This record gives sequence, C-alpha cells and structure tokens, in this order.
Amino acid sequence: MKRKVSSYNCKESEVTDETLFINRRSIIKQLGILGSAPFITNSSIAKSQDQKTNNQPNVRQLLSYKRDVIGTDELTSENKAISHNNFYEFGSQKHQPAELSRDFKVKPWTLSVNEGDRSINLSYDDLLDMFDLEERIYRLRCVEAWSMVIPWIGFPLSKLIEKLNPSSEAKWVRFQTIYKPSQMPGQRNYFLGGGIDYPYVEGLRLDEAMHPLTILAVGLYGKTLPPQNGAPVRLVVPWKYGFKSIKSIVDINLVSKKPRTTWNLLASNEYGFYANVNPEVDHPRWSQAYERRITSGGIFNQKRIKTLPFNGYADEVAHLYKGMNLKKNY
Ligand SMILES: Nc1nc2c(c(=O)[nH]1)N[C@H]1C(S)=C(S)[C@@H](COP(=O)(O)O)O[C@H]1N2
Ligand SMILES: [Mo]
Repeated sequence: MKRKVSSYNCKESEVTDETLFINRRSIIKQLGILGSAPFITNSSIAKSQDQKTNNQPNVRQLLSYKRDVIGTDELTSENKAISHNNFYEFGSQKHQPAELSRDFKVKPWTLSVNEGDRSINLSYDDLLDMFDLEERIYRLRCVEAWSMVIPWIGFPLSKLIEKLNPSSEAKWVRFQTIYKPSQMPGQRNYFLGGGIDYPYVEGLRLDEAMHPLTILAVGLYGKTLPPQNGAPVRLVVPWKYGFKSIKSIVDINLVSKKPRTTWNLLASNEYGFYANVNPEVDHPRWSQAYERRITSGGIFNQKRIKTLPFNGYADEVAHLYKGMNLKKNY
C-alpha cells in the first residue's frame, strides 16, 4: 500500500539498512572477528547478535497438526512467503520485515481475549497446545493486487471465542497488534513505519469472526510462524484483502460497536471496513479485476489471473452479506 509518504520511505529505509549494517559491523568488531570477514556467513552474524543481546534466536519449531486436503492451487514457495511481506511495524518495503524482525521476541507472549472485564489469557505455549492444530491451504489476496497460496497452521477463531461465552451485547471483534517500539523499528520511525498510527488495529463482525474459514494461525509450512509473518499468532481471513489479517496479536476484544481499523483510519476512501475481495470494486488508484499470483521463482514466473469474488470463497461466505450493497460496503 503506497501512501503519500512513500517517496520518503525509500530514502529512510536506505538509511535504516545502513544503520543495521553498521550495528552488525560493530558487533563483529567487538567480537574481534572483523578481519576474518570473508568467513562470516549470515547465520554467524545472526548468532553473534544473539550472543550479544543474550536472546534465543527465533528458531521455527516443527508443529504437529492435521493436514489439509491438497487443493488445486499451486503453493507459493516457502521462501517467497517468508521474504515478501507486508508488516509495516518492520518497514513498509516487502523485503524489510524479514530483515528487521530478527530481534523480535515472541516469548513470553500473552494473547488476551476479553469482553468487558471477563478475559482469557493465552501464553505462548497455550497458543500451540490449547487447540487441535490444523493446516489450511488458503489464497492470500493483498489489496495491492498480488496473491499467494499459503499452507497455514492454526485453529478456528470461533473455538477461542466460544470459550469466552460472549454475551448478546458482543456484535463486533476488535484485534490489536503488539506495541513494542523497542523491537519494531517501524513503530519508532514514522517514515519507516509508513505513516501509520500504531498499534495496528483491525476488526470483524462477530459472524465473520465465528465463520469456520476464519482462523488464528500459529504456523506455516509445517513450522511456527517467523516474526515477519506475524509470530506468534495472527489472524487469517481468506476472503478479505490481506490487511484484515492482522499480525502478532495481543488483544482480542468483543465489543458492541463497530471498531475503527488502521487502514480505514488512514484512507477510508481506499480501504473499507469489510474489505471483501471484489473484482468489481476497484481501488481508486488501480483495478482489482486481476492479480499477480506469486508461486515460486522470479518475477517472470508470476501469473496474471482473474480475481474471484470473495477470493474464490463465495460459496462459503456470500450468505454473510445477503442484502448488503457491496459497492458501498467495500
Ligand atoms: N500488524 C500488522 N498486520 C498486518 C500488516 C501490517 O503491516 N501490520 N500488513 C497486512 C497486509 S497489507 C498483508 S497483505 C498481510 C501480509 O501477510 P504476509 O506477510 O504473511 O503474507 O498482513 C497484514 N497484516
Ligand atoms: Mo496487503
């Protein structure tokens, strides 16, 4: 999503990359190995950073889960899915989240799910253990007109909401990403962070949140999520544009009023609350009729394909919007 600040983003990100590079060099220098630079690999640089900050590196754990039936869509390669990301807390350019999230700590973590003063708190281990994990191979359609096919691992959000036993007042669900400027450079720097007012917030109508396709994902491609994809837990709503699928969630609130949402607050004429994938409603600055499907390999391997209503999930979800004008409620 390009905003007016995007020309600054570019310059700013170059500066940031440079700072990161300088930091690495000084760490290497402290370890007294600068002279042996030709032997330094990326992984040894990452390791020396971990040693310095005394962190556990974000090693992706293998998960056990029930496998999805194999679909007909060609999967995006894992390498693409974890290196081409939108996660503005770590920079607004696609390559930045993977690079700038290496020091992000996902443990300990608390996901709080609440209505009023009733709440359930899930720890990092609860997220992986409390529910049976299943694989869901879903298409992810970004509002920017590219798409991927990703094997997520997670559980239906409905299972968690049911545990809270919501009252009849609960009509909407509000989600909030962690606010941790010390580990999220985009939250510290307005330009790097794409001009967003953090924390990132999103929302769903309760029936959308309870729909069986809506999941909280804790992994992809058989392993826990890397930070750039929203570790340790993120939403996946496959019939909506990608920005609804909020990452690294700490708060889920059941509320009586429709929540405000980050991209809608930034540009309400461009990004609606519903954000259902719809080839007939163009973005003001580009068409949504087609998308670039990212599979594997280089940009020349990307296929231009027709965008489907509700991202191909119309049979499952169109009834949720019966009688609604989807051009107005974009
Ligand atoms: N907190 C947060 N969540 C976010 C975003 C973000 O910038 N911050 N970007 C969104 C957008 S625009 C997309 S397309 C998807 C991308 O998910 P992926 O990087 O795992 O493919 O995450 C969404 N969730
Ligand atoms: Mo997106």
